[in-house]
Amino acid sequence: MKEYQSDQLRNVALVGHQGAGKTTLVEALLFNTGAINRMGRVEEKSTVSDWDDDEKERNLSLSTSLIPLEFEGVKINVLDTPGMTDFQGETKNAIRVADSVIVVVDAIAGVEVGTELAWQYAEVYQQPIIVTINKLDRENADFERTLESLRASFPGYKFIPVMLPIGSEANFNGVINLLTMKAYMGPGKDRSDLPEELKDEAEAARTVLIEAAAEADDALIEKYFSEGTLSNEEIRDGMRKAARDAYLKTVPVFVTSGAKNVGTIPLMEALMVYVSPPSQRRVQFQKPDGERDYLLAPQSDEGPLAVYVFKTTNDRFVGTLNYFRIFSGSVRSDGRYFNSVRGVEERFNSLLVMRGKEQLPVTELHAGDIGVVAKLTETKTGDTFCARTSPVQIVRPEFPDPLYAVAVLPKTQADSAKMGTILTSLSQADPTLRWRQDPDVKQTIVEGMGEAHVNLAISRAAKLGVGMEMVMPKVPYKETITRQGSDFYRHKKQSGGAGQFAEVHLRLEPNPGGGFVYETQIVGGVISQAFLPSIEKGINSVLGEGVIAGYPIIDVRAVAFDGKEHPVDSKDIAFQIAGREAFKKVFEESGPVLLEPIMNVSIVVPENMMGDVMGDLNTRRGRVQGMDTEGHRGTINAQVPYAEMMRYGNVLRSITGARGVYTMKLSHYEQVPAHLTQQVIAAHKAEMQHT
Ligand SMILES: Nc1nc2c(ncn2[C@@H]2O[C@H](COP(=O)(O)OP(=O)(O)O)[C@@H](O)[C@H]2O)c(=O)[nH]1
Ligand SMILES: [Mg+2]
Repeated sequence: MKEYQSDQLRNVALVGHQGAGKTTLVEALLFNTGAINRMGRVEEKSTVSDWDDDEKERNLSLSTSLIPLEFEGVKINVLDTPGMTDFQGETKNAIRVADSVIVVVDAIAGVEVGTELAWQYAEVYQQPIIVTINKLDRENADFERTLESLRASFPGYKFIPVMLPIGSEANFNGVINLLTMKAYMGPGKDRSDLPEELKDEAEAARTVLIEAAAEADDALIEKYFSEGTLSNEEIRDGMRKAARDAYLKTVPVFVTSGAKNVGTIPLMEALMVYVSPPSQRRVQFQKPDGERDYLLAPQSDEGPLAVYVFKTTNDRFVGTLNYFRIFSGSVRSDGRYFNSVRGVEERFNSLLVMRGKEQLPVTELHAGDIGVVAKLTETKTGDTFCARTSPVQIVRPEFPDPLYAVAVLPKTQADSAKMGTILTSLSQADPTLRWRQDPDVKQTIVEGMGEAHVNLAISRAAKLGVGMEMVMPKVPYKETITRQGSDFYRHKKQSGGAGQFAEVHLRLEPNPGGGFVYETQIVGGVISQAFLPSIEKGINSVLGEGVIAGYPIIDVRAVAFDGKEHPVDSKDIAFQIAGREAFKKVFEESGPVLLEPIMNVSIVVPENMMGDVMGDLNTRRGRVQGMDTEGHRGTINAQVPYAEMMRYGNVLRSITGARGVYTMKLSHYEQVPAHLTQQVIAAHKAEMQHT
């Protein structure tokens, strides 16, 4: 691939709800730029962007693909992102490294949850936004209605059509460029005069465009007021300014059909105008002391090296590929670069540009460019390369807490030896995927943003040679007591051989929020000092195991206040046993209960579905804390037991037709209702009988 200097680069993230047509649009753009001579189709598993077998299997993008387009001397790095909210980590990372965001909106469905989530992320990074209303060739596709749904969903923005559709549904076969007032019919580059019947509509839309361009610049607004119009050049400059400045909230709107390849060439021509070259963007970084600062524009080859790794893939054959964006400086193949997060230097043996899965070797990449390096050993997603002498770290995105968890079991002995390593490498590559050994529920937990996300990780692990079975994770209950109790336990084993004797009197008291506390109030030395820690040791051995249902015990004060010992048979182990058994006995008599995690849940759905969602929350022991509406969307904040939220994603999808999203965070622990506690205890007993 040709070498491109910083000002010959553009970086755009293609985002939007799954199925809006992003991958198909990329196919059309690749075809238009001659990178492919035939457009593939998602259904035929023949697109450049959905190259991964898992994507082909599901006819769905599951991860971000890098697609460089070479057009009129410029390289446009398109990041084709997955639209499914399960894979929002990929989308957020792509938006992090782009310089503009193109939001693809389905002309039938309008704004959907994937659209809104991507929009939020674009706002987080103050990314200028461009919209294309796509799939206009489909039956029931409607340009005006979709524009309305955009205005209703994002009230703070000005949506300015820069193109108008010619024809609709099956007859959608061209677009009007409101700047040149020329028509682009079909997939070609040819321009023709406007169809007579559309001239008035085009003139009216052009006036709106001129006003938006004028409002972006004081000199232009003055000219506009004094002369009542602007030249094409001035309109272009005004719109360029408006589109490149996220604060102006002016969104140029395009019209396309990726499948019919209509409207795609005007879109690409416009990218050159509306998307800033990377040298005009700035990015936040932090110094080793944690102080945050901005890399002042322009980013150039001469600037201090700052390279951010936003994606990592592990493939059995290709090995590790780290995708990176150069925010400042340049990189060369065979160069050695300092990873400021890992504190190590790595050699960039093979420097690449990827087009889907195709690897295109390059010798140098300049400031602003996006590239890939193969076979690094230490580097992970989120890392930064910089000069050792001026260490910086590009600030990583924050990702939402996981929403879906499974417990995994190794399929074979060999798998159990490799499970930890593979889960670590998968979660280091994907910041929204987590795993841990959970000592409380004694399970290996894998968590992600949804069922599809976690299932994909497990199927990828299998492809990398580690088989795992998925089971329902346990709810991480806790055990505690509700009232004071006291009793004693005598441990006596004096039948032949070394005898054992110990008697412990224990009082247990609830200790809300205070954790476990052990105290002794022995009078008269009835138990020697030496054995007091033995009692505690015995009690500690129960704390992790639980008494009533096998869950960790919290918030209990245990007071050893009396006891008996035998001059010969009393020993450490005897008092351990007596301590343990006394604790279990008194625990059972002190109103033992289970505590369950309660989550703060925030659910965003179309306003007209709030009733259904709240109705369902009532069946989940949910307590609504508050509601809010903005535009057509409503937010419900509620507290819901974790046990009721473990498979909520699918429920919300079916209630709202995949038009709802939610987040959840642990709030606190609360007592489990008695009838449910009995069920958990019974399940534990049944499990004990089988082990
Ligand atoms: N009629 C029509 N179908 C399209 C268009 N773009 C995509 N599709 C179809 O819509 C589905 C989803 O497309 P895809 O490109 O995977 O969407 P993505 O999830 O946003 O990447 C596929 O079945 C495509 O064939 C379009 O412009 N017109
Ligand atoms: Mg896709």
